[in-house]
Amino acid sequence: MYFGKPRKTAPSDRVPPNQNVTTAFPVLHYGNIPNYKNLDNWTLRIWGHVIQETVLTFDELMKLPQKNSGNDIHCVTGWSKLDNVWEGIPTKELVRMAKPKESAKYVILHAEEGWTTNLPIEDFVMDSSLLAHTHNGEQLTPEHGYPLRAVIPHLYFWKSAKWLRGIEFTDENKPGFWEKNGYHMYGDPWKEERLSWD
Ligand SMILES: Nc1nc2c(c(=O)[nH]1)N[C@H]1C(S)=C(S)[C@@H](COP(=O)(O)O)O[C@H]1N2
Ligand SMILES: [Mo]
Repeated sequence: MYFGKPRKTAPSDRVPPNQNVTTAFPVLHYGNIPNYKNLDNWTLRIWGHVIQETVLTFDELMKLPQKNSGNDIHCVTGWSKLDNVWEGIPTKELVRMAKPKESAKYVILHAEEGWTTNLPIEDFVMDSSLLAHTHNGEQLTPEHGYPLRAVIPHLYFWKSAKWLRGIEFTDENKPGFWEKNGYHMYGDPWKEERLSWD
């Protein structure tokens, strides 16, 4: 992984098929950007097929182990942004706390306004996956997911829920918001799994 200055030309082993590298940080989402006055009523809820359901405040999350993760992001609409450095909580920490049952096979990420996305539990707990509060040294801006977003960099970026409020462990693979609207259930950018009929 490359952690230095962004490259001028992108080596093809970093850029999946039919993606274009941008140094901008486009903003993409459905619905409204939440406007938090403070985080007093903000919680992250973890539930479903777990032994220990949990509700965490933002302060409690910040006291958990933190990590940096450098990675590239690939949006299904065709842009890739290389060399992002995210800081946040390893998803493994949340899984360690929640203790998923044997029956837990998938995770549904729940964001504000009922927005959801689904992924297998193995992808959620990968070393590169995290719940980020900081991007390139700056606190997330409201449009990029403040105060907390998922970052699942090995899948198309729509799986990286902004304004994350809940993590549900399920036994079945239930389609999330874009998945119900035709996006792929898995979304591997290297295989161009853009739409469900691909
Ligand atoms: N809550 C929420 N998270 C979301 C989305 C959304 O509509 N709502 N859109 C996804 C999509 S399609 C993309 S490409 C990325 C964009 O993240 P960015 O705006 O930080 O670039 O957020 C993802 N996370
Ligand atoms: Mo997207």
